[in-house]
Amino acid sequence: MSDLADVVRPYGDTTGDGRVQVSFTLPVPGVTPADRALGEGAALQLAGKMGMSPAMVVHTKPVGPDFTFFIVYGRVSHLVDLSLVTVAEREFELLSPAQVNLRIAASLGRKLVVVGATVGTDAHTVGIDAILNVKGHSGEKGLEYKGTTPGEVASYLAHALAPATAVAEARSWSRARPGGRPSPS
Ligand code: B12
Repeated sequence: MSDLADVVRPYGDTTGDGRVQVSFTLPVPGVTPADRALGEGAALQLAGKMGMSPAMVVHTKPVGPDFTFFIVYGRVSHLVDLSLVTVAEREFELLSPAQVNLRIAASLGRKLVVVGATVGTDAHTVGIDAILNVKGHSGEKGLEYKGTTPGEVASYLAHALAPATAVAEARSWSRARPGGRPSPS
């Protein structure tokens, strides 16, 4: 049984009033007054289905000719039970770059070559590049920062070709880069 102190609801203007603000874009035009009225009606319908009542559209902005961005403010009746919250714990130790380098040096005795690719019809290489490249993403440096030697990022790699291409790529990078010991071929 959860204690009453465990039950909270959002704070908007006054404690526990349940007020929240959400923003979203709908694929509806919002340039003319008629379009805008229809779009705001659609936004309120969505807010109602999300459990917001009463709700009001506080911001409407066309995004190009066919889309409209909305901010909706309103009250949700839902309660949050803190005793039922589950927190996902990291299942592995987060290593610093120095610790990663030590482990690589201890187990491999050379730099680790990491190659990345998207397979099949997937073209989303930016995420892979963010993992490999020193510049990283959102303030997190990529693997290159950790003393590894990332290879090229490829896209549209056929699934069957992926392992062979990865091995060939890793070998060529090992040879080309100082600190990367050539692998036996
Ligand atoms: C940029 C982008 C594109 C670019 C990709 C350019 C490129 N060279 O990468 C282009 C325009 C080509 C594109 C096309 C398409 N896209 Co797109 N795209 C995006 C977008 C806007 C950003 C992705 C991105 O680069 N983020 C920045 C990077 C740094 O973050 P990230 O990708 O999330 O990667 C991080 C993590 O996810 C993780 N990670 C990523 N990969 C891996 C792999 C491993 C092994 C690990 C451990 C971790 C990991 O680490 C990364 C670093 O932190 C997303 C929407 C979004 N906001 O996420 C849609 C999105 C991924 N695309 C989507 C879709 C549907 C498409 C298209 C099918 C659209 C269409 N109808 O044509 C096409 C498919 C093209 C194709 N053949 O693959 C959908 C995917 C929906 C889904 N879940 O299936 C998204 C989510 C947009 C959406 N909401 O609909 N897209």
